[in-house]
Formats: sequence, C-alpha cells, structure tokens
Amino acid sequence: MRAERAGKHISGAERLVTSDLLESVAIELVQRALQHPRGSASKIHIQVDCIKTSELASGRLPDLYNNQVVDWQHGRELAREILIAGGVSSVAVDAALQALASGPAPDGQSMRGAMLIDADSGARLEKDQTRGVRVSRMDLAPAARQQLLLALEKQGLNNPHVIEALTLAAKVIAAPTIIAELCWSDDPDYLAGYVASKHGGYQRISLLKPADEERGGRAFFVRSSKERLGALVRWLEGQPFLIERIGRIYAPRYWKGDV
Ligand code: WAQ
Ligand code: MG
Repeated sequence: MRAERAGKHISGAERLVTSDLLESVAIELVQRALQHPRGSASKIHIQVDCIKTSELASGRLPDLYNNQVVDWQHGRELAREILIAGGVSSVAVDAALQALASGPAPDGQSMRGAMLIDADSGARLEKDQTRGVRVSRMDLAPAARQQLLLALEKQGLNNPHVIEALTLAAKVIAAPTIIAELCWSDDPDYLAGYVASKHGGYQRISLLKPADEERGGRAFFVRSSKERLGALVRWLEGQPFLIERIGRIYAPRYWKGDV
C-alpha cells in the first residue's frame, strides 16, 4: 500500500500473506492510509501480486538492542558510532545523516523509499531520488509474528513501527552487498530510529529526531560494483522474503547519561 496527498508521500506498507487473508489485510492497509499522523490520504494505491510458495526465501529477524539516549543529538552521535564500527566510512555516515536531516528527496521532503549510499564515498546511488528503493514482498510468518508480539510486549515495545522496521531491516541486511541501514521515521510523532547490520543486529535508538519533524527516511549503505547494483535493487524490491524465526529482544541500555 502507498498513500499520498497532493503528491506528498504519506505512508506505505508491505505484507506477504496467504490468499484467505487478502481481504482483511487490504482493509487494514486502507485504514492505515486514512488515519495516518502525516495526514489523511487523498490517493491510495494498493497493489496485489500473486507469489508462488516456491519463490519464497526464508529469513530470520536480527536481535534487537534497545539503546536509550537523552536527546536526539546523542542519538545521532550513537548512530554514527555504530555505523563506523560496522565499516561505513565517516564521509558516508555524514552524507546520510545530512540527507535525512534536510529531507532526502530533491524538494526537501521525505522519499517514498530508501537512499542507496556508497559505504565508502558517500555518493547517492539510487536512480530516482524522489522514489528511492522500496523494499517489498517481505513479512513475518504468522507463528513468528505471534512470538514477536509476546517478546516485544515484555519490553514495552509492542508497536507497529517496531514490527515493520524489524521486518524490513531483516530483509535489507540479508542482502550480501548491504553493509548497514540507518533509519528514522517521517511520522512527526515517532522519534525513534535504528541502525541495522548483519553483525551488529538491530540497534534501536530511542531518539533520532526532534518532535514534530516530518523529515526522515532510510539509507542503505552498499559496497557493490555498478553491475551488481541492479541485481540488488531487483532483489530488495522483488524477492519474496518470509521471516520464520525471530531474534532476541534485549532490555534497555542507557547511553551517556541516565534517562
Ligand atoms: N522500503 C524502503 N524505504 C522505505 C520503506 C520501504 N518499504 N518504507 C518506508 N521507507 C522509507 C521512506 O523514506 C519513509 O519516509 C521512511 O522510510 C520512514 O518510514 O524500533 O516508522 O514507516 O521503534 O515512517 C523506526 C524505529 C521506525 C522503530 C521507522 O518508518 C523502533 C518508521 P516510516
Ligand atoms: Mg512514516
């Protein structure tokens, strides 16, 4: 689902379900589009594709580390530290933080999808800087979803943002040429974000932007030849990816000061 108002991106969501759930999931997605904190949609696109079970790749969620910071400035400092420890160059981190902070689309708003950023040079690699790369065709298998809800509930983290972000990050970091992902929401009232990578897992950061800020987005840091970039984008957008195992959900830890 993708929703917009007067050309402005409002929200999007991806599901991968058996056909008996199609109607109820379509209703949920339309409700989402209509009741979004970024505004009510004036145009809603729903696309449904039939996927063969033989095409499904099976995935696992990363472990979730729950980092609490005192303010968003500390949050960005921590994100920077984690990305650099994960092998992203300092220039690439700065390019991503700068782009997300100033609105990554050419008009200074949020994109519909993600930026692709060269993990060494910091160059933007996505073809269309308004649309970006939209990761699609991923979801939790029903049993994994139930387990995740219980595990998140215990840590007070059971909300749709966390569930969807973990699901998306699981697919993104499964791509061999992706080094890490940086994300914070474009919803004015959702201030948390994360850095995800194969080795570091999902490093949730409690604050990555100030309240009422609508600029946000995602940066995927890649280390890839030009030739393999097309295959990466096709895989992110097209490969059906069903998550059957969840990761651990750790208790909060406090970074630089008590919260
Ligand atoms: N593929 C690529 N980029 C996407 C996709 C997608 N499927 N969906 C959203 N984006 C990009 C797009 O630029 C949005 O503007 C931006 O990400 C933010 O999307 O642990 O809610 O759905 O508490 O607003 C992260 C923290 C929340 C969760 C992220 O993102 C937690 C969030 P939103
Ligand atoms: Mg949003």
